[in-house]
Amino acid sequence: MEKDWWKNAVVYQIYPKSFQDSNGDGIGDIPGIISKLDYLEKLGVTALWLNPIYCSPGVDNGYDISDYKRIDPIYGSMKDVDCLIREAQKREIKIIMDLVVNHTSDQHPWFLQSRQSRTNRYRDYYIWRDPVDGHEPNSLKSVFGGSAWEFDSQTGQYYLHQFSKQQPDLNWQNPQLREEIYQMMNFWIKKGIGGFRLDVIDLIGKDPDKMQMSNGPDLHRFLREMNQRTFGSRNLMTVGETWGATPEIAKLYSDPQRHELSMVFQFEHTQLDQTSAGGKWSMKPLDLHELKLVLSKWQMDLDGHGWNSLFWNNHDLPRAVSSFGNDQEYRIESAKMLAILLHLMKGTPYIYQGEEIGMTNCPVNLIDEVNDIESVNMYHEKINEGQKKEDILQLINRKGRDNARTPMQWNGQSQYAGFSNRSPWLHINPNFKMINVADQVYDSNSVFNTYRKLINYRKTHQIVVEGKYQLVKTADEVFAYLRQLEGQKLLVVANLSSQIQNLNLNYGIQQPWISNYSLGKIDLTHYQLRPYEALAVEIH
Ligand code: TEU
Ligand code: CA
Repeated sequence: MEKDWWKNAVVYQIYPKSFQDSNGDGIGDIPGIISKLDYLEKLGVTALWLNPIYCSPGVDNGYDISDYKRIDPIYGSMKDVDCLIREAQKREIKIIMDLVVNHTSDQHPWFLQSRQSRTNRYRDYYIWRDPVDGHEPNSLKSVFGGSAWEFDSQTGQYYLHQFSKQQPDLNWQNPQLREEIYQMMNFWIKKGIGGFRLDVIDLIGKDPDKMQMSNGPDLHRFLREMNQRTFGSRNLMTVGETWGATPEIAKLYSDPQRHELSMVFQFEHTQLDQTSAGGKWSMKPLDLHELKLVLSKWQMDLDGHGWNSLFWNNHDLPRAVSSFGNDQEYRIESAKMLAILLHLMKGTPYIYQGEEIGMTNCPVNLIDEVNDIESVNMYHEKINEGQKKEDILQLINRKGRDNARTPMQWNGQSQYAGFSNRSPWLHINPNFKMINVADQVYDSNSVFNTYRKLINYRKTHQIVVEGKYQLVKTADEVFAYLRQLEGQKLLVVANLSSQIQNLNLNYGIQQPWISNYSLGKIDLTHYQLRPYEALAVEIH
């Protein structure tokens, strides 16, 4: 295996529950994924990140794991996973597993033991504290609402849960717990996987007593230990989910000298439509100037000292075309624009299932239609505070996680979009008749084929992988940058707005090699970009 192969990789994220159902129970599964490997090979991706498929009560759709070494029967069996790894390998595609080790399910045998007694040998696998004056040990809040501490009357102590109370936090200070985690990781590595995506990994070094949760004092020590004990010598790809990372922090994780991770997911560009104090549910308009500055900062700052991941959306975020583009009038143009803009930057690109066909958010009218625990809890919390139903639902429609989790739209003919032959676990976006794979695969002008072309270009042009990045000065609504490698130059230009924008760049007359409008040669010194027009051109 080529060293640092992941620098050339293009990763496709699969939300298994919503990708493809093979046995008619309305839930996507592993045989379903296997049946779509040819499709993924055609797209050209070289790795698949699967959201968690381990045994789980499903309170947080698999992020509450009750057995790390077994596959949840709703998804299939370990045999199916072995088959998936083999079949993917035949197509030179690697499988990246989701590693959720900040917390487990409250049904995990470790926690069932841990809560038995204060002296149980698993007690210190989790974080238990005495009440203070009959109350929670401190004011730490759960991401999903309410206190992060839950009282357990059986032993008279509180346990910590940064997510739902069915997701107790593991105690990484306990060397025995760390040992078990490493052993479990090695079990997966032996199966021949390509790497791990590490869920909320910035939380494991926490100091809950000082209320320092992300980027805690022991984080990097634990990661180096993990690296040494598991994937370090095996040339795997690792990507940490780090909501609290700045470029300085990201370098600590991804500088090869430090032997921690290949790269991290940073979320700065996905949070520009929210106020800094109010968090996810407190929205403000997206400032395009800021978007350019943030993405450019990450490109520049990590250059030479780390590695970027590139993504617009994932299973926790709204659909890219709905939040950064225009999912109505200019859906196709803006979906392609986002693809061109991101895929020619430096870093490892991630495509979230359905993004490659321009899938959109899926609005709901009633809270009963919402599945996700985060949105449901937030709804009830805000109702109790006296907020209006309509306003809360509007927030859910803009930012709710179900937007990304509706089933994959394979075709426009079948009742359930080719995802299943029975009513699925989560509603299908009614726009599947218009937006689906079948209509796009053979249409050379489709969003799908724009992605395919971009992936192929990355594979065949080293400048996309290695070229230096430089922002080019333009109007706020236009995002333009240069990539440069040994005298070679690639210019990327994107109109982020639905208005016409003038471009005046001193590069003369050129022939773009990719664009989302049909184009001949253009004069870059005087060019009018149409709504969401994007193009890339090699400068000669
Ligand atoms: O997400 C981390 C996390 O903090 C999210 O809850 C995030 O704040 C939220 O989704 C924003 O909408 C990871 C997983 O990606 C997510 O699906 C899990 O729910 C969470 O960890 C707990 O494991
Ligand atoms: Ca199924």
